[in-house]
Amino acid sequence: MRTQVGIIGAGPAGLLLSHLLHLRGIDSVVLERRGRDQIESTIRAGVLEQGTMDTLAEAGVGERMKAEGALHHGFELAFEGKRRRIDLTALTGKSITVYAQHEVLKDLVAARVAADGKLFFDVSNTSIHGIDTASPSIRFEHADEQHELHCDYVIGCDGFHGVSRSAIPAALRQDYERVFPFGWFGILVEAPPTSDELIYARHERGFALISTRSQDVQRMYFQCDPNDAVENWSDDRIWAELHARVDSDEGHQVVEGKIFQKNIVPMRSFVSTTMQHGHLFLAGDAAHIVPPTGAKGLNLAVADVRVLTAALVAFYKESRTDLLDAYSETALRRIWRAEHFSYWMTRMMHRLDDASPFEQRLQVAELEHVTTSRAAATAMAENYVGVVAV
Ligand code: RFL
Ligand code: PHB
Repeated sequence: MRTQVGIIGAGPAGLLLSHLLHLRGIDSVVLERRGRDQIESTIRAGVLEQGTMDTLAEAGVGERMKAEGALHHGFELAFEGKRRRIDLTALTGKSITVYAQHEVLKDLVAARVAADGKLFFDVSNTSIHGIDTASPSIRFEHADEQHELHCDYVIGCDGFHGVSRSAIPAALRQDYERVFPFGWFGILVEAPPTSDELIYARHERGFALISTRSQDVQRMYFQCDPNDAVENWSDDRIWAELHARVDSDEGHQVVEGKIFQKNIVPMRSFVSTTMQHGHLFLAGDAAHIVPPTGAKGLNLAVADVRVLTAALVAFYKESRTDLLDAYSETALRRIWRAEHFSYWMTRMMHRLDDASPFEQRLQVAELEHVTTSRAAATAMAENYVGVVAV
């Protein structure tokens, strides 16, 4: 088998890259470890930055996102029993869309299938060969047969637990990591929205987030022990915790409903540099992870793919390699900005067990600042909707 660009992983990064390349007349094959049903039903991100919305729309996969996603012009910060709004649109001129990641994936898979794209699900034993040469390859198993895919470039879009990152020699790689001693307990609930906008809450008992999926389904999270088990959390205990952390002195209350899914997500910050070696390039979670507090992970994956698409187009259409050579450096500017923002949001909003009472008051002082100073609110809003200049 031969193609121009061999892509490992059918997450948002891999599928979008394949589709954008197709639109520019460049051939690719996507290899995915899981089944189509599985990737189309795994619950993950929800917030799309303006730049992500624009990229999906330009790629021709924005119809359902526009029709079914909810456009949000701000969000609320809850702390000290009160709620304060960050008006994203007034501060930045931009907005965000709440539209579930697995819906984005359904749209991308449908677009690839409609374009006769080569997409293999349920592959196993993926391995990468010859990235120091001009014709690397990917070996994999599919339907009990061994295959080798020869290509010009291998793109690792296989997420944090994928195989691609370790194909870059360890001596050339530097990993930066911070694992947080807490996780998020996530629930899906059949209920009407608690609020028109997302609520990020800081409370002595820990962080909580009220998000949404539709008029009938809500997504909520609260900070928990990452090693806790969902079985330890009865519905009653979950609601008691959410009320304690999110309800305001002004009378706002979390709206309860039927909980139909529970999961626990660990939290880490991670960056692996370099993101390229020879004919191998990494994009998305394969190279970096942010804690979800800033809602940046999916958006960063899309931003990497934008940079990489431009670089591959320059190579195939103009025989230029300068953009490919600069890929890692270009992508890392936005990545480090998002890492800082996500880390800052996480530290400001979560209960930190090593924090002294003094440091806890600093968290509140910072929240007072971002909700009363227009300059501080603008800095937060710019990062949340996605910084353009990096
Ligand atoms: P993915 O989505 O992990 O996709 C990688 C794919 O590669 C496959 N794979 C392999 N395939 C073949 N061979 C192998 N050896 C393979 N190894 C792995 C996997 O099966 C998988 O299908 O990475 P990608 O494309 O880089 O996308 C990244 C995003 O998924 C991720 O950053 C976001 O979900 C993070 N995130 C959020 N991001 C946002 O921008 N906004 C949010 O609101 C937001 N909320 C979240 C989140 C992540 C969360 N979790 C579950 C960590 C909320 C949560 C709870
Ligand atoms: C979500 O809706 O899943 C979501 C929203 C905002 C975040 C993280 C996750 O910061």
